[in-house]
Amino acid sequence: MNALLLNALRCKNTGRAPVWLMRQAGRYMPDYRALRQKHSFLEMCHEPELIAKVTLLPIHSFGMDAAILFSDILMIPEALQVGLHFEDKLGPLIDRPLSTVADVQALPKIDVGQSLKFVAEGIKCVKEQLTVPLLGFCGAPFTVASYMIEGKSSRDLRKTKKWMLTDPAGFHQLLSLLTELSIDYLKLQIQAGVAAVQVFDSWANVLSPEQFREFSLPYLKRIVDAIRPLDVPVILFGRGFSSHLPEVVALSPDAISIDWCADLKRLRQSVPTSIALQGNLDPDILHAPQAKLQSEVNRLLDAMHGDQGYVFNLGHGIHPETPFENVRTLVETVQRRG
Ligand code: 1CP
Repeated sequence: MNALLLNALRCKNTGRAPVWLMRQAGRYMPDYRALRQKHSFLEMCHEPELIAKVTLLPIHSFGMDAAILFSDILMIPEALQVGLHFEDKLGPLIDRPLSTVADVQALPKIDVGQSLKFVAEGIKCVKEQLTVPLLGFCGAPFTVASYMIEGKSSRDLRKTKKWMLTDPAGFHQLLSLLTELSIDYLKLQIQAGVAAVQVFDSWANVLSPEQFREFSLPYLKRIVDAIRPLDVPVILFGRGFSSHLPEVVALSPDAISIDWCADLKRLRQSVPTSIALQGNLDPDILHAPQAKLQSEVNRLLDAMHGDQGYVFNLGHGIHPETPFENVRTLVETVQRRG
């Protein structure tokens, strides 16, 4: 078993930096697009054998040092029966978005172990075929809540913020519910065999520092505290986390994953060496000519050289239009370093 990722997450990696990429299994891969001709995205998320197959695609093509479970942060809203579906150009759509606390109270009471059993089966299926660690994940309560309220992708999350500002107590009820379900969901994944988990707060960047402290941080804390006794590393990813760094550090996650807008080396000075750092190449650099891509990857590796708690990754997910071969160049450039 490749131990680089787990060593780095424990801040005890004396070898080269491990590399995996957010959205490493996705539409930039011809094999993924071929499977999508035959199956809808949700079918692929529901069928354990397809979960395993898609999770393995990037590992077989590029040999990253970790696999991430093929699934979506919106599996919890789907289990809550809000009418989730995906449209090719539009992304996730929700037929019955939430707009009041009464909508929150009317959600069905679900047992995650039953509703999301197919995820555990997918994990067991892929684990048998892996020689690198498998990462599980969930969305952060704030980010998941935002999709349930907006009903579709949104850049400004205006409806979400309006609700947050006009009925904070109702909004907290939704966040609390999503937190409990997320903890159960991560526990289910851990029981099925994932080696580490990542929590995606992809939309934390729309929150002011005060709003982040009120509407995201306490729920991230509940998740980190609930998983800590299980001794499985927790990575917290958030766009905008560099603005909230002292607060995120105070949660003592095993690792913090940073978007591409921060200088990772400089930021390391504010993160104790007992917490690993992950990131943070701009995903657009995968569109650069190969020589530029290699020099940018090497620049980041040089900056983080000797850091025993460093995991190479992008600052956000791979775009669907990314040239396939450039992902190979990226992974090879990291792995060629001694
Ligand atoms: O085939 C398709 O059309 C579906 C595209 C797709 C894929 C490949 C979606 C829809 N989700 C995924 C997989 C996915 N999503 C993974 C799998 C593992 C991997 O990384 O390889 C993971 C970890 C996610 C997590 C996810 N889903 C996040 C957090 C990370 C991030 O990108 O910020 C978010 C916000 C989602 C919601 C979602 N699901 C799908 C899309 C296109 C989106 C984003 C929509 C938006 O931009 O608002």
